[in-house]
Parts: sequence; C-alpha cells; structure tokens
Amino acid sequence: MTARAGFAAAATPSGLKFHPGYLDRTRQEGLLAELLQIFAAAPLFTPRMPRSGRPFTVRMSNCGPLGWVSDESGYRYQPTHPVTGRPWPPMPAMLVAAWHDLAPDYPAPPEACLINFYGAGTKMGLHQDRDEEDFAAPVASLSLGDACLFRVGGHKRNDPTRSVRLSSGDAIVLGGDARLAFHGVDRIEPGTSTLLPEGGRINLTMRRVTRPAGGLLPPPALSGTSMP
Ligand SMILES: O=C(O)CCC(=O)C(=O)O
Repeated sequence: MTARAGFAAAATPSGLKFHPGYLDRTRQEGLLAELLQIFAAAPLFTPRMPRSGRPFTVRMSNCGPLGWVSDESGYRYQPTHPVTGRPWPPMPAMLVAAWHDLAPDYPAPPEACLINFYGAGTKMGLHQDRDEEDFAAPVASLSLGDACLFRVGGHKRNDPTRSVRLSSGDAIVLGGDARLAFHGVDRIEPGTSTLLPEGGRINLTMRRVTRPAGGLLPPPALSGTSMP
C-alpha cells in the first residue's frame, strides 16, 4: 500500500494489496496487444443478470481454461464462450507470471481471467466474487486505460466502504481477509489515459476457480451474494 492508495490505512483489511504503476507503459502496450488477439477469438459479449435477463453495462470476455459468464440461468464458470461456443483462448504467459508475482503464497496457477470492458458511463455495482470453490486463492486485478473510482468495503453489503482511483497499469489484490470484501466500480473517468485508442477501461481479474488437488486452506464460512 503506498501514498497514492487513497485508502485510510487503519480501515484497510490486511489482505487488500494495492500496487500503483505495477505495469509500466511498455508492458501495458504488450498486454493490450495480447488482449486484441483474445478479443478476435473470444469477442466481448454482454452478460445478463440472473432471472431478469437485464443486460450488464460492462462487456466481458475471458481467457484461460475457464471463463466467468452470467445469464438468466445464473452466474457460473464455463470452458466455452457463451456466444461462439468455442473454448476461451489461453491465458497469456505474462498474466500467469503476474498472478504468481502478485499472489506469491498461492501455489497453483489461475484458471480464469475475466476481462471487463468499461465504456464511458458504465459501472459495476458492489458485489463479492464468490463463484469460485477456492477462497484461499486471492483475486488479482490489473487495470488498463481510463482511470476509475474503485470502491471496497467489508464482508457485508452495508459495511463502510473506501475508495481508490485505479489508473492504467495499477494492480490490486483481494486476498486473505479481503478475499470476500464487497467491491465495485463507481465510475470511469473518460480521457484520463491514451492507452486505448477509442478510450474506455479494461480490467482483468485472474482467479483460481477449483481447489488444487491435495487442497489448501478451507474457505471461510461467510454468507453473501455474488455480482449484483
Ligand atoms: O473493474 C474492476 O476494477 C473490478 C472488477 C470486478 O469487480 C470483477 O470483475 O469482479
């Protein structure tokens, strides 16, 4: 956690790690080039809310053996794209390396990288990431493009929250006592980055979905909901 974090240190769960400027511009451009290939194979799709079918404002894709999807049937991970039916593209080596760097205590590789694209005016409501079997694994997140206001709270939806501005190249890790923290994106700040030619923000979250063979720590017993 550094001075640019913008979190009140005393109120910040120890498992929440902020790494401003984690990727320099050259690495951001390299990652963007990989993402453009991923989008060619696995185009951005519009997820829908369970039951109501209301569309998300954020568009998504995935890479890795599993991908997170949402539609009238619910939230889930699956090995194929919901529109094309094809397997997700492999996760680029630089993302796997970033996972091991950002989550050095977790021994197994990530199985899914959810890629969110936020255009101007889009946001993501407060939610927990709890569709994974293994809460011992952190969720590691990378931001590219326009800055956003990221909000994080506690294990209950109405716990107090704090906010941080995430800029292109920043990384944030939700692990330990912060693994099931409610979090979301309040707004995007258009025109704050030149990385994406058309503007907007891309967020990548690397996740472990299944428990590695042999098992690690048991998941904490908490109740809550997933993405609203
Ligand atoms: O875009 C972000 O920074 C957060 C993304 C997120 O919360 C998620 O994908 O679950």
